[in-house]
Amino acid sequence: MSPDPISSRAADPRFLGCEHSAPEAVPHGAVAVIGIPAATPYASGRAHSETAPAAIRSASATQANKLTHYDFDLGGPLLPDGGRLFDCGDLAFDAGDLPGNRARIAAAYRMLLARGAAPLLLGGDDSVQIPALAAFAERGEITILQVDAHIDWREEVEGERFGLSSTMRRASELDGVRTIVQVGARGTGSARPSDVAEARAAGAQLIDMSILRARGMAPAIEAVPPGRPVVVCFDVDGFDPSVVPAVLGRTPGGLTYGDVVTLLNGVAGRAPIIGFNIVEFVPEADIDGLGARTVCRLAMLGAGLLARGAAC
Ligand SMILES: [Mn+2]
Repeated sequence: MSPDPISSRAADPRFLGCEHSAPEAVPHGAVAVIGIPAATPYASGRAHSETAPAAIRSASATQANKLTHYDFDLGGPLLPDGGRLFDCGDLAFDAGDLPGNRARIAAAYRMLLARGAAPLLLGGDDSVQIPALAAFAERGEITILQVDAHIDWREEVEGERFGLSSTMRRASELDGVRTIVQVGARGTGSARPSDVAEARAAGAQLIDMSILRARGMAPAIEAVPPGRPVVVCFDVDGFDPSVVPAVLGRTPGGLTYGDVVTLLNGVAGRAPIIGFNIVEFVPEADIDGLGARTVCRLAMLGAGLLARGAAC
């Protein structure tokens, strides 16, 4: 019996000008770009990153003819020999059916992972990750590397348990999630002292900005267990707002792009990266396309590291 097709809408332009593929047709070992504009916005909020997948793809257009060029952030071409990249387009979002959005995301991820693809998620607000992480955790043990200004450990907000402030708590409840390394927290967000205490009690390793400022990226890299597959959960507010101003709340004191290159290459040297999620980019809050260029570079790094992880 063949599985039901995942309804996704082809994107134009496609990420880095690559070929389109339906999720149910992505070849084994390929990097599969999937746009997910929203999942579970709060009643008082909106789908604030809905335009982000298209904005990242547009920003990638200037890089499309450089796919075979040497990328100094990756130490080689974006795709290693034999590496393949496809764009699966965007999943639909229905503001009137939040459980349906989550079910659609989980189904798309189950499909991609069953086919042996390495998904590059272009979000979307942070809530889109919750069903995607569940699909990873069903298949085996993973480490989560979260980069974010916030720890996202709220039990609920406005009665909603699957919103953007609860992603890491929901992830911690999944059997397959063995380690959560959380990098870049700073300032104030939704976390109360009890959330921080409960995150630590649950075993989350909180490598906040004060640790990184004192010791560089090494503590974050060394917190990732060698060998076990890693899913990167990257909220772009982890970047300093001078690098990516295009976020809901600009919190000073974040990571530089160079910090992120060091961190991700260091992690990729310890364990294969099998999933890469980029969330919380808000193009309407950008300044002169600065954030879009940096987030596009992050997506390129993600694609390159996924292609290398798939080859492990
Ligand atoms: Mn955040």
